[in-house]
Amino acid sequence: MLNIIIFGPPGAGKGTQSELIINRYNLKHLSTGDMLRTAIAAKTPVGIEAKKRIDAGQLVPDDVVVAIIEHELDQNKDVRGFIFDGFPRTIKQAAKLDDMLYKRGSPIVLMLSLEVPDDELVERLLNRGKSSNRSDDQEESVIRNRIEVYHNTTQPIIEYYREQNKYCGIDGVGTIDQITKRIINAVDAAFAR
Ligand code: B4P
Repeated sequence: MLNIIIFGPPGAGKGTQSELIINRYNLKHLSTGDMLRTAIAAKTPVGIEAKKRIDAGQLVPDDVVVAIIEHELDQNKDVRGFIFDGFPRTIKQAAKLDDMLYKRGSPIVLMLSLEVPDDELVERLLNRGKSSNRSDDQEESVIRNRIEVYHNTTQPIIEYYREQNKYCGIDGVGTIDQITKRIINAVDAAFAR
């Protein structure tokens, strides 16, 4: 299986780029952010709990997102591979993902990390907030909090995958098309090894 993580701070372009590469590699896109927003819209117990955290720019508890991902792995046994978008976001989630994938005999092959300076992230998310109704993109203080959570809690995952020789940094600044090309080059090079 071709299991890839697309990683990066809020607004780095994880969702944007995932949508552009899933068809090329025939992968199933799993975005925990999208799944949580679906749960919020449906007002499920998970959604009601997640909304409070997301609105404050905080992470949703590990057990909640791990359960969502495990369910998706079980529901999609015949796919060629997954692109994990926005998951894992903590070391605990990364270790859980490794456990779940090793049990299924299909570990992560590559972790693509989109790298974008903080000020550009703030600008992109405030822009998205004007056209989308995403509650977490409306206020600069909430956006800055999400970026701080990323630096403190999520960024250390880079070392976790670097130690496994799976980390691949991608310059996330440029046009969407330029960044897609960088990603395709990295994925093709990894699969040619
Ligand atoms: P996510 O849905 O993952 O959202 P994100 O980090 O804001 O977005 P992403 O990087 O995908 O940005 P996008 O491509 O859209 O998470 C939302 C929240 O859910 C989290 O804060 C957290 O609370 C919770 N959550 C999700 N997963 C979790 C987990 N595993 N554990 C705990 N909590 C979890 O791009 C952003 C904007 O930039 C768009 O408007 C786009 O058009 C623009 N853009 C993209 N590429 C560009 C480029 N090259 N140049 C200019 N603009 C660009």
